[in-house]
Amino acid sequence: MQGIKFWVGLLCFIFFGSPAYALEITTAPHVPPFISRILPETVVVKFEAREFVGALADGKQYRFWSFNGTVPGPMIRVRLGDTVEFHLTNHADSQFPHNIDIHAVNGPGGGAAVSLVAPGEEKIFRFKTLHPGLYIYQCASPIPSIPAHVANGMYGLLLVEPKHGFPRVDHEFYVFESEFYTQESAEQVLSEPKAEKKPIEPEKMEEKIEPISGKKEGFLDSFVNTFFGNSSESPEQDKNYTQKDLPDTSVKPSFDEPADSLWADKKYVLEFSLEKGLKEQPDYVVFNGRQGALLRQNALRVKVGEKVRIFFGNIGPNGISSFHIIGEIFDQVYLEGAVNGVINRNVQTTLVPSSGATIVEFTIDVPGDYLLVDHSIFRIDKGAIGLISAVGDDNPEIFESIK
Ligand SMILES: [Cu+2]
Repeated sequence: MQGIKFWVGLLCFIFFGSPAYALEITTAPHVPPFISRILPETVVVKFEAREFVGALADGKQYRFWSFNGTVPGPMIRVRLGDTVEFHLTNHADSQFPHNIDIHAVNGPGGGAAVSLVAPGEEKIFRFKTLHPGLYIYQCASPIPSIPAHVANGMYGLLLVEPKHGFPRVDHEFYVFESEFYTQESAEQVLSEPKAEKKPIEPEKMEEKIEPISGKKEGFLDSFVNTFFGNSSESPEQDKNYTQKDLPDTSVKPSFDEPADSLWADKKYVLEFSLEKGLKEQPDYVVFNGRQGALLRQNALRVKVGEKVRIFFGNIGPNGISSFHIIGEIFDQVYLEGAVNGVINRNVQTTLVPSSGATIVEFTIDVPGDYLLVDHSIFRIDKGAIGLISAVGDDNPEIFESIK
């Protein structure tokens, strides 16, 4: 009997392939593990669209729309030839329908055409990966408008590894740049009693978007204090860390934010401003969903001499990123996130278009702090700055302060 089961199982594997299994996905700055299998498989990815209020900047809360409750959404890592069975549910408390356009998909709308899902429901579609590369995914729901869903936080990265996989490195990080166009909403902060949420009819959406001008607080002061200020505020660097030790720094729901939190004195939650989006005037340009997501205790940590790979996405929704690390030169750049395409070497700054991605690799030679920036430099004031902290022995042959 056991022998019959074995042969039936083997024949099923030969003719139908291996059974689908749930894929491990990660939250920024974490990256899913390398893929070691040599054959394509069918994998299952489950996303849930969630709308939530979370921190966008110090003292500022924003009404995000998200995949799986984080901004950016999870990172997905599959292999060329894999079939992905994609499940998209929409949380029952959502006000809007959502869908997903995955740029790695060959098919109508990148999946968006078949995945528009109402609150409390689920859509499932399947696609085969035909091109290796690093791809953006985003919501493309037309209600109230596609830009609103993109601007509110519904995006992330999907990596399709090539047939023979990626060369191993010591660290891989997931970094995502995005803009936020804000105005004060009518919604009170979480410390106040929350108004009851009711779904809004599509034809009433235009009424909800009211242009309000608002002045944001500068970020440079806090940046300077952080980076050049009192070093006692910096956490002890643990030389025995691993990538898994890194805090999950992406934006998350803050439903449990205590009433006496630092947000308590603020009156209104920020929401998307269509007027500012149309003018292409973002109030915030951030890495991994909020100001400071890669600063202070959230800095990326490596050791001198280790090989580092960053999977970097930029959604815009309007701006092109000039991705740069101050004090470091990229050894390799996979231009426009293409794999088995053009690899550029010895690059100082690389352009990443709106809804584009890149992969950069480098090794830090000298210990110290290195800033990740969008070198459209005024964007630092809006939050486009992060930190890589490298520990290790000094390397005076390469860099030395003389006087
Ligand atoms: Cu959406």
